[in-house]
Amino acid sequence: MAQRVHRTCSLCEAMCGLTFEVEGDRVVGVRPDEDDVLSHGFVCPKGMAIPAVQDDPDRLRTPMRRTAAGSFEPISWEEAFALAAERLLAIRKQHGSDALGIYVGNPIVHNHGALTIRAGLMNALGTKNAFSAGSQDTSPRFASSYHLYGSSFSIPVPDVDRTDYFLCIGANPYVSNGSFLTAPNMRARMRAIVARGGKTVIVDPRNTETAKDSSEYIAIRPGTDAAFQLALVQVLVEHRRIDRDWIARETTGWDAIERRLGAFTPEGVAAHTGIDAATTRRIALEFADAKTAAAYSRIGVCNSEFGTLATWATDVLNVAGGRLGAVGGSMFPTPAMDTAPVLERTKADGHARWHSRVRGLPETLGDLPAAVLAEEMATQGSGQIRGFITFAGNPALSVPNGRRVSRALSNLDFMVSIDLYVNETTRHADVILPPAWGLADDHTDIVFSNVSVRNVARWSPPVVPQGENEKADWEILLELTRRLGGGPTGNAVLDLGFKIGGVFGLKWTPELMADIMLRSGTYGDKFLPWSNGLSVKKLREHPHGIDLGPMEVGIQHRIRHKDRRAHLAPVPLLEALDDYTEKVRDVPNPDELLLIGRRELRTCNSWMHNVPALVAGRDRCVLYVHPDDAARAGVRDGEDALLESRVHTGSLRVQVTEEVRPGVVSLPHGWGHAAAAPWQRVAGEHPGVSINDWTDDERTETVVGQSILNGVPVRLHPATAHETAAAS
Ligand SMILES: Nc1nc2c(c(=O)[nH]1)N[C@H]1C(S)=C(S)[C@@H](COP(=O)(O)OP(=O)(O)OC[C@H]3O[C@@H](n4cnc5c(=O)[nH]c(N)nc54)[C@H](O)[C@@H]3O)O[C@H]1N2
Ligand SMILES: Nc1nc2c(c(=O)[nH]1)N[C@H]1C(S)=C(S)[C@@H](COP(=O)(O)OP(=O)(O)OC[C@H]3O[C@@H](n4cnc5c(=O)[nH]c(N)nc54)[C@H](O)[C@@H]3O)O[C@H]1N2
Ligand code: SF4
Ligand SMILES: [Mo]
Repeated sequence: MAQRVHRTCSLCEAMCGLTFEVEGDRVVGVRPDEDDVLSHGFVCPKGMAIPAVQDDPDRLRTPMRRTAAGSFEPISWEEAFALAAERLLAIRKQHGSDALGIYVGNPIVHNHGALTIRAGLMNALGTKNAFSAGSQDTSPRFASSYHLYGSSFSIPVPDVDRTDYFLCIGANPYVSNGSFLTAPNMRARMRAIVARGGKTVIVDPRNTETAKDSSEYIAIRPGTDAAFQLALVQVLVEHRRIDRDWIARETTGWDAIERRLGAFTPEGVAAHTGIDAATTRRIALEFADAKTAAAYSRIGVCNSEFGTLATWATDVLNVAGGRLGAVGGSMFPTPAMDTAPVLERTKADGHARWHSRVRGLPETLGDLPAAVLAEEMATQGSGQIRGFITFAGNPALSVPNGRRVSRALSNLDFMVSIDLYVNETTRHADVILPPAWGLADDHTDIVFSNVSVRNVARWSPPVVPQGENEKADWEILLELTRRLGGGPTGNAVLDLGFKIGGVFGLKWTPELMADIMLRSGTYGDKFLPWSNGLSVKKLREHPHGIDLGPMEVGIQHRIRHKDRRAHLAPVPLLEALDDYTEKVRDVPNPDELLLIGRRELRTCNSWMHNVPALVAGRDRCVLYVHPDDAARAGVRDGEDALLESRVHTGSLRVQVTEEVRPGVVSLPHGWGHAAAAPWQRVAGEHPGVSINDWTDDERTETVVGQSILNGVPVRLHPATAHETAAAS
């Protein structure tokens, strides 16, 4: 008889509830959990593919050591830990702490075990050379929030379930299932806005799946979202639609912004944004007139040339329109496990407290921009990275100029990877430590309850038992931390407490840490035995989760500045704004071609392509080209062409389509698996090419050093040009 286990999916931010059917230690089925308090039976193809990853014969089950011939051989956990610790410690002893580096990838934000031990590991490493997916993803959002509200985790979320006007900029939630917007089934939620008489507006250089199903689509020129949004604000000022009382009461710095808006008239920025002034004016007034309205921007905006400025501008627009903290506007959740105070206590939060050695780019939330990763490995001198840890990440595919990253990784003195697979990155590792993957462990989502449209709390039990030779990610990190001389919390007193407590059976576990966060939080039982508040024990009794209601009105519950106000005009953003004021006047080159990214339903960044069901069918790693640009370049639908950027020239398959605006080409990220083919057989048969072979690590956004992954200048040639060039 199969047993049923209810569990939150940890693959993306939607946090859907799944029901697994298990026989013994095998998953025999999975389906949507109709009773889940947040997703109510919604699920996507990736969630359904979890059993295939669990059973994937190519997934690593035992530690591996790279051989002289470049292949891998199995070794024991003890040998693997001993080797990793010995080599990392030797590098540190000889070259100092900064000679060690670490890159932490996306899956870890869904992994409470790894998140709770992160402070301990970082303390044990003691390096400033920490990197993550953040600089290809959320750093502009973090830094904006840090400056505006006093915490990187004070993130406004569009109240899509109650709004009448949803202005969605640079996001494709039908496909991505939402980002910093945990709201499973965005299709249903957005259709409901229209059904109740409201409007959905998508601003994107590509007429996306979301755009095609929305009330209005606006085709913006890549990288110009700051100008578009500031022009909307300018129109609100011009029409006296600003709620000045609220602004005076809740914020500081408005005047500094208003003074600078003159450069951002709809007419003045029209050539830059590619959006005619009448449209900009109309959208601004619709936004102001709607009963409720929310502006939201995401990765298309973050990963562009002025990404932080544009992300900040979204919040300024919400403030200007009286929509921040208002029902149906852009609101702040009240999470059951609040990350903001933890980040404060562990001093993890901040921006620009230190800078990268070679190029001087700033850290954000403790991480340096990954655009400097390769140069920090390749540039000689004190502080050069020589020993490296990758943890659930694939920078060879996910970071700009991936080929350069790959070369730098191959030249390290020592590299250890904690990963499920040998892939384009981990193939360079000397040792790979594979975790038991999540299904063998408890799960709770610490990060994404901070950005959920409804406040919810859930705790999921393991689906399968952990095998004898298996270790969870956090167990691997705990052991590595210990061997590097550190303790689990990174705080000397607390670590000593756990050491002494260990004698009496008190053990540091992620569950204990999560329980403390939960019980001391807003809805917690405050450790009072008679309280009805939340604890892990209580959540275990509610396998479909507990709904804690909609987002709370106002902003005070999320402001962490001492003066309890939103600081609208932080210095780094005003400086960026002043620089930008010059650039919005530039007239774009009519022949320009700008490369942007794309996500598709059956992709999960750079992994899960080893699941046959997710790669079946037509080749999806194709370059979308507008018919006018195809004609101009002399390339044809279905044929190969040559794409050229500053850092790379390579061939790829073209699909001619009016879905992209003229002057824009689009390629999905996360492909380019040829190098991993020996170890991932399915992915190797559907390799595609990596967009980040073409993206440029030397050009970064100015406030946080974000990678510019959208709006990369490229040129397109017929494939024959390559052959001609090769022959000459
Ligand atoms: N051009 C371009 N580049 C982009 C983006 C883009 O839009 N355009 N998007 C960026 C974004 S938003 C992100 S988040 C990054 C993602 O990029 P990364 O964070 O670098 O990596 P992923 O592609 O998510 O790969 C995750 C890795 O973790 C492994 N893994 C999966 N689950 C687990 C686990 O539970 N434990 C361990 N130890 N390992 C696991 C997988 O095998 C895989 O190797 O890509 C970024 N790169
Ligand atoms: N199926 C699937 N779902 C995913 C992922 C995945 O790989 N596959 N990855 C997950 C991750 S890690 C993340 S961070 C989220 C991201 O979630 P989203 O932010 O929704 O990401 P995308 O789907 O890439 O949508 C970004 C949109 O921005 C557009 N764009 C590009 N440049 C610009 C620009 O300059 N201005 C504007 N206005 N738009 C622009 C692109 O055309 C694209 O439609 O998705 C998550 N969900
Ligand atoms: S939408 Fe995201 S959370 Fe939901 S099933 Fe798919 S991958 Fe999992
Ligand atoms: Mo991401």
